[in-house]
Amino acid sequence: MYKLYNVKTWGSLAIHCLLEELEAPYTNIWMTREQVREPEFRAISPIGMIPALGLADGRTLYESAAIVSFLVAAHPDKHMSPALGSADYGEFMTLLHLMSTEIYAFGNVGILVDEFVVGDAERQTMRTKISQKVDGYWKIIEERLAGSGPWLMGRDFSALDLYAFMLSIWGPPNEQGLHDKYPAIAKLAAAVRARPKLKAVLESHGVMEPGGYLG
Ligand SMILES: N[C@@H](CCC(=O)N[C@@H](CS)C(=O)NCC(=O)O)C(=O)O
Repeated sequence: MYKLYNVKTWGSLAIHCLLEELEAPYTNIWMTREQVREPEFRAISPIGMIPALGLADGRTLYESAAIVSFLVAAHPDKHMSPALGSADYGEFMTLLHLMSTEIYAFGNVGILVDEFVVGDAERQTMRTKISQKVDGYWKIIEERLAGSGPWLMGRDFSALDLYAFMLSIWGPPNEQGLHDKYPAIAKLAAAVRARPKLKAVLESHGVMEPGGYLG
């Protein structure tokens, strides 16, 4: 039985959806942002971040891409990734890491901008430059979906689509703005929302409609 440390609309949304698609047994632990920031949570996730996934033997995994990689490999019969070691799997991992190390990480710098800059002018410049950088990565996702969708792995739905959906609800500039600019991403988000297995989870995060991100 897994334990999911979960905050509504945060990165744990992707793992929450993936656990449902995998039909894996898990206990869901809703947390507030304040609880995540308590020193006690560092005993669970040393980086003090969501998502974290407790394993049956008491260990805890953190880093969203690592959790996705672990879960798809631990439940290969559910086909939420291409076969491990295949060229398709290499492409799957490339896109997963593009999203986690570039889109997610730069997005975080945008949110925590005051840790990196001093003053309004620097803040504004940093925000603009990060938006431009992240937009360039979303363009890669958009072009892939438009050229060989409907899913990121073509005709095969996979954990990548859940990960992209999770990131897309944050924007930039926000979910609707991203959809207006990138129609294939908007279509992906609608297709994820239409999956029957995800209805309860998406409702529990309040993201059945665009605009549900709580910040
Ligand atoms: N590299 C980490 C980033 C995770 C992350 O940034 N999580 C955010 C929420 S989406 C968080 O927990 N932030 C802590 C805070 O705001 O106190 C991963 O991919 O899991």
